[in-house]
Amino acid sequence: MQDLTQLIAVTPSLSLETSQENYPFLKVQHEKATAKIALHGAHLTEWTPKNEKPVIYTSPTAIYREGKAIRGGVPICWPWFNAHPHNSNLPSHGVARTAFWHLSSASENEDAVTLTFTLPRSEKLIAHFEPEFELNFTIQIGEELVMTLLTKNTSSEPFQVGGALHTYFSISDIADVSLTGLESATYIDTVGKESLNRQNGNITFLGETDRIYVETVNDVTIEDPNWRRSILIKKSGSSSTVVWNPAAEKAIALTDLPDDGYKNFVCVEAANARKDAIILEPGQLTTLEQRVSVLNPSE
Ligand code: TA6
Repeated sequence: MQDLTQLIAVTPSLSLETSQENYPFLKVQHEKATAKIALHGAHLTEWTPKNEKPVIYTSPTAIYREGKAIRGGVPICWPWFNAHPHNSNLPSHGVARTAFWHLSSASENEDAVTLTFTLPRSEKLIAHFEPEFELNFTIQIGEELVMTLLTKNTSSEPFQVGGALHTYFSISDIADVSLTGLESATYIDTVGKESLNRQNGNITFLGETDRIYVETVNDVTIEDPNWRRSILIKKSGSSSTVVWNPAAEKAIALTDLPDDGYKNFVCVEAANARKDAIILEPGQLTTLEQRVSVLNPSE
C-alpha cells in the first residue's frame, strides 16, 4: 500500500497541511471544488464547489484533539448511532470519528478527486468493538460530493452495524430554511419524552429539533431562500434520516460551538438508527452513501 507522501505526490490537487502537530489535514484544490479532510475520523470539514458558498459547516470553535470528535463537518458515526444499544458506557456515536484513519488510495480526473480512507483496528478500538471488520470511507470531491462508507464483516460471527454520515450543512439562518422530501414520513422525536409522529408538510425549525425519520429512502432538499440555493441530499444503504438542530439552549451547553452557531447549520444525516441497524453475517458487506449537490434557481 502506498504511503501518504507517495499518494499525495501522484495526486496534483492534493496537499498535506500539518499546521497542527500530529493532527494532519488533507487539502483538495481541484478545478471543480475545494475540500479539507482531517485524518482524524477521516473527517471532511470543508466542501465548496466552484462559484458556491461553503456547503459544509464546521464550528469555528471546534476542538482538534485525538479522541475528540470535530464539531461539524461529516462525523462518521459507526458502528452504532448515538448511545450504544446495550452499553451506555461506550462512546456515543461509536468508535470511528475519534481515531486516526489511513489514506489508502487517491486519484483524480477532470471531474473530481477520489480519496479512500481505512480505519485501523487499534487496541483502543477493539476494547470498544471486538469483531474483525474492514471499514473504508471513500469521498468523491467535485461538483457533487459523494461519501461512501463500506463495512465488511471479516470475523467468524455476525455483528450489528448502525451509524450515520452525520453531515452538518451550512445555511443562512435556521429560522428561514425548510426541508422537503420527508412529507408523511414516520419519525421518532427524541426531544424530551420520546414520541412517534408522522411528518406533516415541510420541516421547519422553531426550536430544538432532533428526529429520526425511520424506514425512509427519500431524498431531502434544504431550501435556503436567503442564499437563493437548494441543497439536494440523496442516499443509499440507509433506512433512517436524522434531522438535528440544537437551537439556543443546547448550543450554549456545547463548548465547541458558538452560542449562536446553531443558526448557521442543520444536520441531515444518512443513517441506520435504532431498528434500522443491519446484521452483517460473516463475509457480508454493506455500504452507506450520501450524495450532495447544490441547485440554484437558474437550474
Ligand atoms: O444526530 C443527532 C444527535 O444524535 C443529537 O442527539 C446530538 O447528540 C448530536 O447527534 C450531536 O452528538 P455529538 O456526540 O456529536 O455531540
